[in-house]
Order: sequence, then structure tokens, then C-alpha cells
Amino acid sequence: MQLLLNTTSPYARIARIALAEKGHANIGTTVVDPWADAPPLLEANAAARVPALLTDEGRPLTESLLIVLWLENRKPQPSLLGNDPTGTISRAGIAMGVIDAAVHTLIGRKVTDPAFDESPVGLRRRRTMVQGLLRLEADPPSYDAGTPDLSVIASVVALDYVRFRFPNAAWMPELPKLSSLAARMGSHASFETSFPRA
Ligand SMILES: N[C@@H](CCC(=O)N[C@@H](CS)C(=O)NCC(=O)O)C(=O)O
Repeated sequence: MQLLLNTTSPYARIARIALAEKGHANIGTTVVDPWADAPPLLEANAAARVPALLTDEGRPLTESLLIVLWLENRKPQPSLLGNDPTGTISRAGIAMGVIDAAVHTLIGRKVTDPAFDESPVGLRRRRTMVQGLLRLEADPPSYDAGTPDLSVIASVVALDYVRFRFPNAAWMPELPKLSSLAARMGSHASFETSFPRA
């Protein structure tokens, strides 16, 4: 298997962490710049986005959560759905909303200009980040030991990404519970090795 990724994408980080937790920590990786239309990425993904996973059968898989779904199906244990799959998927959905809003804000800056953040759509995306994080803070995913579930993965990836892209943002709320979860997961190998870096 081969994973096409970049070192900042929260979607690629979810796929990386899920692969590692499913026993594929040493999978081959190729770092690509999705905005440079790298030929291997274009071949694997018509949408030219990371992550893309090339299976051993030579089949390209795209979309972070579909890669997780494929992994769950291929190797059900350890499960990434935890003891309460409905709660896990519900919280993971909130975290994905935060991730989408953050990435969309970065893309909005590319499409228009830095003023995107304060535009009506930019403020809507910011509200999504703040409200999504506050909802997760009010009902945080829990981690005891062993394999983190998808809600832990997506929530920590979301928080780390928002902090990475919007450092010192005045609009970021206090998030003591999520922060302590992120700090704890930061020393878990799959999270540590995939921490976003420019
Ligand atoms: N829904 C996709 C989103 C993937 C995505 O948007 N990746 C970004 C990097 S964060 C990308 O490659 N963007 C390039 C582009 O939009 O053209 C997923 O879950 O994998």
C-alpha cells in the first residue's frame, strides 16, 4: 500500500492515524503538493486531493472517512468505532465539520484574498469552528488506553489543525477538556508522528 499525503492536511492525518492504529504504521508514503497537480496524485484522485491510498491490488481509495470505512471492513479489530459507535460517529461528524470549515477558510483566502475570513461566508465558517469545538468540549470524546476511536482521532486532528492554521486567534474559545485530550494524544505514536507541520 502507498499513501499519498501532505504534511498539513487534517484529512490525510486522519487516514494516517487510522492506518497506523490498524497496524499499518510503516506503510509507504509519498508527500505531494495537491495544489501543484502532482501526476501521481492526479492519477490516483480525479479531485487532486490528499489523502489517496493505493491498495496492494492497485486500487485508489480517496476521501478520508471512506479510507477509514475500508479499513474497518478489511480489518475490523481493533475497531475505530469504540464501545458506543453512535456516539463516536456523532462526535466525529462534529469534528469533521470543524475541519471542513477550517480548510474552507484557507481555500477561501486562495480564491479571494485574506479578507475572506471576515466576509459573511468566512464568518460562517468561523462560527462552525467555534461552535463545533464548543460542542465537543461540552461532550468530549474519551480515551482510556489502547486504540483511540474515530471521535478521538477526528476531534484531536480538528483542534490541532485549527490551532496550527489560526495561531493565537482571539476568537478561539477556552477548551480545557479538548486541550487535555489533545495533549495526552500528542504522545501517542500515531498522533505524534503525524502532527501538522509546514
Ligand atoms: N473530503 C476529502 C477532503 C480532502 C481535501 O480537501 N484535501 C485537501 C488538503 S487539506 C486538498 O488536497 N486540497 C486540494 C484541493 O482542494 O484542490 C477527504 O475527506 O479526504
